[in-house]
Amino acid sequence: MQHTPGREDTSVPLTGRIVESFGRRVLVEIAPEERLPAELFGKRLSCVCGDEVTIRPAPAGTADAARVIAVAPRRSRFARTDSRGRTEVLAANLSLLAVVVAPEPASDPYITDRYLAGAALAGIRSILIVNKFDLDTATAPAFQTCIAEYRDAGYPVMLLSAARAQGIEPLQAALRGETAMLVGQSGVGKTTLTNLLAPQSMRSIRTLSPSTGEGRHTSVSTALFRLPGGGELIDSPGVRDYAPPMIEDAMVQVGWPEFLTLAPQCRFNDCLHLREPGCAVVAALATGQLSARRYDGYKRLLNIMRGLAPGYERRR
Ligand SMILES: Nc1nc2c(ncn2[C@@H]2O[C@H](COP(=O)(O)OP(=O)(O)OP(=O)(O)O)[C@@H](O)[C@H]2O)c(=O)[nH]1
Ligand SMILES: [Mg+2]
Ligand SMILES: [Zn+2]
Repeated sequence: MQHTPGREDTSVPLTGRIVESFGRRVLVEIAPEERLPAELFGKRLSCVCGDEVTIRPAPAGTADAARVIAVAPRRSRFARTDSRGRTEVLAANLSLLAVVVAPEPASDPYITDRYLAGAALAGIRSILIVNKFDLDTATAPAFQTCIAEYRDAGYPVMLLSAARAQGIEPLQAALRGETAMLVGQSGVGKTTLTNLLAPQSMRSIRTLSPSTGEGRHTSVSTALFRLPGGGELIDSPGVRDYAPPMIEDAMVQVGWPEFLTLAPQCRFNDCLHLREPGCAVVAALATGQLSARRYDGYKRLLNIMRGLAPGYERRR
């Protein structure tokens, strides 16, 4: 490995980018192709994939890891609410969230709704990737209807097959120059897609163990890879559920662009589109202009945010 002059002088801090994080242990890219393991210094410091950090290298000749000593201000912060209602940051400095769904394993559209809402609330654009289009089940009417609802709501939807490398070009174009993270349920093909788009990643993909039927090689870390066309792609572990950080009721609709378009026509400007008279959203539901399923997703997130849904993350 080539060393930059002065690298042995451990009093000189270096700057880098977190490219992989496993709790308090991280991998920091300090130069192209040069990645150093590091640990967070101090209990109050926290950093995640995508963070720009300052590290102090380990003293030469020791087995110690380098230490992250400072984290630069974040341009964006994508986070979740955990089962105890605390906020956990999942990635920093994202410009795009790519929610991945597939006909198999069956996707839960309510999780997709909340991912899209979480991105919007964090000021991050989002797209929906529908993977495994090669499967027969991809043409099932219920699945197709569900996908169409996102397109109608205004989200860019990309249909592709990562395994067959089909339909990839529009996604490559959408990722150019972005820092994008792939999120979604386990087994939808996030890592397969990462390996296809960022060939140097070579991550293990999930396979079903014949003995137990349980998934193996499920991704356990969040990791960033550079795309050959410019841009960065972050692969993340599959989830069972997702909810954005706690917000006020009035903010929930930020995740429903199709409601925001109609909201100025509601009688009350603080309308939550529930039982208020003169609600344009409820009127559009009655005519079928809006999806009842998406509306149900909106009410569910409102309930989670109001703490009325203790079943969040324990539904299964
Ligand atoms: N038929 C088909 N199978 C696919 C496609 N993409 C991925 N798969 C398969 O789906 C399974 C899961 O793929 P992964 O890429 O590991 O899924 P993941 O989303 O990273 O899963 P987690 O890491 O557990 O979150 C593997 O067996 C892949 O071969 C596709 O386009 N078509
Ligand atoms: Mg994976
Ligand atoms: Zn309304």
